[in-house]
Amino acid sequence: METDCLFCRIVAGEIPATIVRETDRTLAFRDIGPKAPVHVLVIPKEHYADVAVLAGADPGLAGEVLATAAVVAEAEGLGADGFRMIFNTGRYAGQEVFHAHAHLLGGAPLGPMLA
Ligand code: DGP
Repeated sequence: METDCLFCRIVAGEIPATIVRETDRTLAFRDIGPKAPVHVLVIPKEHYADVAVLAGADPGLAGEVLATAAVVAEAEGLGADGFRMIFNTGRYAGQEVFHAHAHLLGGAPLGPMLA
């Protein structure tokens, strides 16, 4: 755990979050500022700065993050109409929290990706 990492502190239970799914190695919780009717963040519990670092260090865990997101998408009723998964990575992508996370977005038409 990185003591100054917001998402590590959510994993540790030090900061409250609305958790929608938890596995041994992943956690899914609602984004504090939702950009769609469903906006869930899916993270590895272990700290990796971004998805590229995660995939390089533990590709199996990266897969578990994707699998958890897919299960949450189904549980949230997004399967029929679809959803978007985004990993902001680094400054140009606007990454604000440097603990790898997938944004799972859905529940309404999302428009063009770069709009
Ligand atoms: P990114 O820009 O990809 O690093 O996205 C970080 C997301 O984290 C952003 O959509 C807002 C969300 N977020 C920031 N602080 C908190 C928090 O304390 N709780 C929750 N649930 N989400 C947070």
